[in-house]
Amino acid sequence: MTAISLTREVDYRAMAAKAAADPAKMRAGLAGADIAPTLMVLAQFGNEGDLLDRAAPHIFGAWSFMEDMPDTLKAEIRERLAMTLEAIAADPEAFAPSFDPGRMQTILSRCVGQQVPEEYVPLIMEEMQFSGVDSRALQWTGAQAPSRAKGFRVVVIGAGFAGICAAIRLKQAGIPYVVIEKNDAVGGTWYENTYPGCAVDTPNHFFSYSFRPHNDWSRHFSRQKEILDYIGDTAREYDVVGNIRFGTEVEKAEFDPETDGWRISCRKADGSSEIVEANALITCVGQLNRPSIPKFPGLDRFAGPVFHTAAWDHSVDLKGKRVAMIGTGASGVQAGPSIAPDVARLSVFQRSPHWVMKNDNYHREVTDGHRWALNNVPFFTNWNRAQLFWASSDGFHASLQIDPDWEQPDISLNADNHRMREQIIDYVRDQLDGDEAMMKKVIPSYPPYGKRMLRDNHWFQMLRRDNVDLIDGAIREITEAGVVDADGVLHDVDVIVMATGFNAGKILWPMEIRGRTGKTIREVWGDEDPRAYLGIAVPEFPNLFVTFGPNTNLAHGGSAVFHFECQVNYIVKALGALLESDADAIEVRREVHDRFNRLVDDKCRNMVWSHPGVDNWYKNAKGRVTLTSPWRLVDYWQLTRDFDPGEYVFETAEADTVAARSTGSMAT
Ligand code: N01
Repeated sequence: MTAISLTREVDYRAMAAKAAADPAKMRAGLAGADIAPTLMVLAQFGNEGDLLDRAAPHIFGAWSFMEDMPDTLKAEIRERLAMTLEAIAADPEAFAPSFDPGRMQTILSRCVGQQVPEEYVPLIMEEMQFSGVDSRALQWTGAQAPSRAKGFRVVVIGAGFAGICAAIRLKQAGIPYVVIEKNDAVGGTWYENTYPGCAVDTPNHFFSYSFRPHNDWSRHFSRQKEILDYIGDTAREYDVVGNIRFGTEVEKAEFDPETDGWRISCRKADGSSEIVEANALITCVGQLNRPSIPKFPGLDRFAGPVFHTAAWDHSVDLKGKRVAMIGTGASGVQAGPSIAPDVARLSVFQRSPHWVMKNDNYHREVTDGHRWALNNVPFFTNWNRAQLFWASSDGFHASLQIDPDWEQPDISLNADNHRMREQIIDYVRDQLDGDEAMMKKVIPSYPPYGKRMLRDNHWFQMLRRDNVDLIDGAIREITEAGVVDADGVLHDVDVIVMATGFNAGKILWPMEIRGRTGKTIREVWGDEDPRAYLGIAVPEFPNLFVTFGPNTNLAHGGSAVFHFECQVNYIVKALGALLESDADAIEVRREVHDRFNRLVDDKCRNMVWSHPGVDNWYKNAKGRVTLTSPWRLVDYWQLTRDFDPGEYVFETAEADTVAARSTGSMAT
């Protein structure tokens, strides 16, 4: 197994010398770089003078567009940084960067316009990877584990963002693994979703692996192809592709208590089957993998093509066609505006409205100057990431809690949430040029964030087009000719696009996963009532680790990649603890799991997604929130940062395990 270097140490002196070698180019680059990270770097080198103080009143939020600094002040900051880099180029000891956490906290707080609490500092430091050392890679503590690891084998299911992360971490730890992937290439959801307009709605410089920052995103919120390429490039760079079995789908996995291992039944693209044995199983299949196509009466009678956004049929030319798009969630909001200019007519079927917010960077390309700074200014990329982390992390979390004394509980949760509601309404009214009839259709009656908050991809401008209709309400049926709405009106169309989401609630479906007691995970969870400790570990399923499991979907902010990294780190630490023991399997203790889930339920009950006025894919038919995380990022990071062996039963052989479980002791 090839060893992976954990070090991408920033040689700031060499970077400064290279940047300063062409002063005109450096100044031209800095002229286009965002000002907050520019100032942060300057302050890290301790050469900012009074600039932090003078800049702070002009910064009123963490997004790059939330500052109104005078141009003269910006020019001063840029020139001072240019001179600092020149000084380092001339004398490598002229200025040295600070890595002091207190100083980091001060710099960040001043430059994001808010006091960043102390509890975030270690998290942000880790996320920034200042030291250049990939601190999230497993460090063995015991002597026997690395050699034990050689005889251990892990199967990872899925080669998307999380699966590639797991593969890299396992490789770094020296634990043999194989990734089983149903598609022919890496990328998971970013491979499958190719619908027009498909893009990320988390800023890319944060929506990327902490250990592999990418400085060349063309946009702040990149399109699908660029993200897919990034995942593929990462897999190739870390040399994990050779361990992936493509075109192979896991159908079944059974835990064998005799061997304390997993037997995994796979079906290959040619129809043949294969059994793979493993000591541990990590599922990286996501919650949003299996498209949901509602059973509309008459759907099979429709004469034209029907396809789902996640399985876009690019052979169908939509130019000049009459298209029905059913669904107005995150996929619909991206696809609709992208096809509307080409089609003859777009009939959008909206069962219920979603909140749609603007972000001033959503359509912006990254300027050449900003990209130059990301690539050439020492620590710029780290600070840029820190700024985006803060901008898109836990800022709204407190405002998503239900205030029991709030006077307008139907439409909002508390004063902050209400303020947000009003701001969005003002924005939408402006976008719709005051069309109050349309406002009535598109403004939700439930509080903001009740369903996933969407980014405005010119959605409202699309609704103003002459060739677009928004049809509000349920769908009665589908005929050969088109879609019949709730009032019985037939909308003639040539093509139907299902932007109808995923079977999210059925985590791990349709795989049949059978645990220690012989029960399948569906039997344990019920149809749509999944629970896991940290979203990762399930009693009765030893050595099974789930990523993007129950209650881990982020709906208040953050980045899915950050969450995967937290989960994968925890899982690899769990495997490390297992390998450092004499045991063969670990299983989360029932009481630990139950206590955690009571807490999750209590927290979710008080949050916006439990609001009685909203239907969303986060909760099941009984109203229990099963998919979304109630935790702030900093909480979840704390929860998953360390593996506590006391929370698990360590199993050696079947007889020993039974004894250990009944006495409550551990065989470690
Ligand atoms: O799916 P959705 P999605 N009759 O479930 C409607 C991620 N994502 O694919 O709101 C009529 O949100 C349904 O109506 P309603 C992201 O996490 C991210 O759009 O339930 N309509 C809704 O309008 C997201 O949350 C990005 O009343 C029916 C729509 O179909 C998740 O994927 C981009 C219906 C489904 O919306 C899923 O998003 C895309 C029926 N029987 C996706 N059944 C990024 O930007 C459903 N609908 C990163």
